[in-house]
Amino acid sequence: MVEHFNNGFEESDFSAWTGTVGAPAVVNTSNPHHGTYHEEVDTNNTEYCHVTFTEDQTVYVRLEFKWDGSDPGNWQNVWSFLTLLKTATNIVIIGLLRAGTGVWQIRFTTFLPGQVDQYHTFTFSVDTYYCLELYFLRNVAGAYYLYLDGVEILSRVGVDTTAVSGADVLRVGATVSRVAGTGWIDCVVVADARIYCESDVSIPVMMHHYNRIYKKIRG
Ligand SMILES: [Ca+2]
Ligand SMILES: [Ca+2]
Repeated sequence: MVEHFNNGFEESDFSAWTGTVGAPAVVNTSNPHHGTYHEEVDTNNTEYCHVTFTEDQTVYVRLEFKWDGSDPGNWQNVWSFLTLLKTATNIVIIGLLRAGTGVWQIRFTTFLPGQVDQYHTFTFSVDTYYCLELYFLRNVAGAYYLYLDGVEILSRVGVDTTAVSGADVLRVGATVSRVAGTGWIDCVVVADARIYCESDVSIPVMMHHYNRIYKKIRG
């Protein structure tokens, strides 16, 4: 696996990122998913961090997201938190949608070869982290897959995604201004193979790390 980017905001700032837009923050409050810090954004503003990584035609993005705010009361795009691009061309936008009373959905918008919106209804709780993983394949028979907490929820396959040469920019935060609330992002990884949620790490991988640590302790 080639890991293009891996950051959980533990620098306490955005120094690992290429830049920021608006006023996102790195905070040590509100229970980060992992470590001490995570990104915090106001979801009625457009404010996010972004990274430019080595262009690839096979791109996986894994992150953790949570949101806290009042139910907007009607159909609303609540929060768009992930945008994958080639330079400034949108490839994928992912967000949280309030579809009806008590109905919350992941909105999965894929842009190549033309825009398609797909929705996945799930049990959503405010102030709770969810693991999301995206797969994008640039090919004449291209593909998009989306996984929530490690389970495939949506896909779009067999479509020509060669209008771009690959993906090389990731934005996370409040990538589009939406409903008032607070959003958090943590544990962001970009790679060319499945990353999985942190809790999904296989037993063999865990044993590998355990044995390395054990050897170190024993000297
Ligand atoms: Ca963190
Ligand atoms: Ca802010």
